[in-house]
Amino acid sequence: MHPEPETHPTFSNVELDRLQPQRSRHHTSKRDAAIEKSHVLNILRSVSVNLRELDLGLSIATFPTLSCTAFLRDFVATNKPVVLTMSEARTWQAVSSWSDPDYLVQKAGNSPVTVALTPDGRADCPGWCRCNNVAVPCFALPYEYETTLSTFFYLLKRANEGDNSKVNLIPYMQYQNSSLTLQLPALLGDVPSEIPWANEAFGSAPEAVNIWIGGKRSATSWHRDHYENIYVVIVGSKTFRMRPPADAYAMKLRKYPVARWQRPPDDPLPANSLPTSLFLSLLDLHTGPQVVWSSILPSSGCMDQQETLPGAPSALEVTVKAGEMIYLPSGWWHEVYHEDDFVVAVNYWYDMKFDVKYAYTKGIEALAAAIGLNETLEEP
Ligand SMILES: O=C(O)CCC(=O)C(=O)O
Repeated sequence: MHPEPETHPTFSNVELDRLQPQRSRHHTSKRDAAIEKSHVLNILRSVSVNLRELDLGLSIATFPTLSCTAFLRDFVATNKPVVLTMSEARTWQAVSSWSDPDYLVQKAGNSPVTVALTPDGRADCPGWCRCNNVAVPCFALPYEYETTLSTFFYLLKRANEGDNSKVNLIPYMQYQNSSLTLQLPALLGDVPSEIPWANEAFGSAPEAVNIWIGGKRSATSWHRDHYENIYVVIVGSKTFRMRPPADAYAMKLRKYPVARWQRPPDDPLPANSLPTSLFLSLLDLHTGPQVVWSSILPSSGCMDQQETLPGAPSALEVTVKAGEMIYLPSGWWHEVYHEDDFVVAVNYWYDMKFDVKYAYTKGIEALAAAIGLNETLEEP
């Protein structure tokens, strides 16, 4: 008996829209059939279900503290988040003093800071802008208002106390780019610029140390970072909703032209003053930069109405309180909410390793793109 020559369909030549398997002239062989989209989707789903059943569980691990070895072995090496509830952050001056804005004003009130302003509290998030009177989906960057820490506190108070329909400038200090060390070095005495056990675990000093200050009206939309992240809540609490890298197929990634919230051209006030209102303007629909981002919006909305892919396992959720730290491994999808009107956090980003886990994840992402679940900047 002569076996039929094997054909190995590659994902680039799977015909996505025609879900019928190809049939040989003589008989149907499973090996000859083009792989059905639904079959690939089931495989992708089973990877994220198995991952939860075998390793992650349904909630985020919580420990009072961990030795560096246990942290490295049980969490970094396995790419799993963990919350440390009795971390050394509880002894930092920041945790006992920063809940009082007057303390911060006294220390750094005149320091220049970059504040993200948006009408909806969603900086770096998909949205709709008008182009020739047509609503176009876009990726919205915030208006970046250069001001002082004191003015930021005034804006935050106004947004917290104001009538939602009247206050349409929601401020969020979320600049990144090592914002703590670059913009507020005066506060560095109250938090360390490095965490020794994390340096040891990741093999280097942090690449960036950022400060985040916001209130209930701002949120960070689903995304992932190419950093290992030690995120420390200093004041208030934050809720993280997370998905492992293997859930990329459920993130509904779409390609968006980039837009930015801008002050209106007829705004009577000088360019460096607080804008009176903001409008969303595309950088350039056809030739401008594009961004691939999850179309699932904060507060469970979605650009195409349906939150996640039906049948995808749910996100893992944890609320991190003042004095607690969360390790958010590189590549994990996350969206972040504030539970209080005044929430301060500091995070340490470490370079990630482009290792075997990264290579597997890229494979999963390529499959999801090949069956049309996600869009990519390059064709898969
Ligand atoms: O705190 C936030 O709003 C977002 C934090 C985040 O996305 C990050 O640290 O990567």
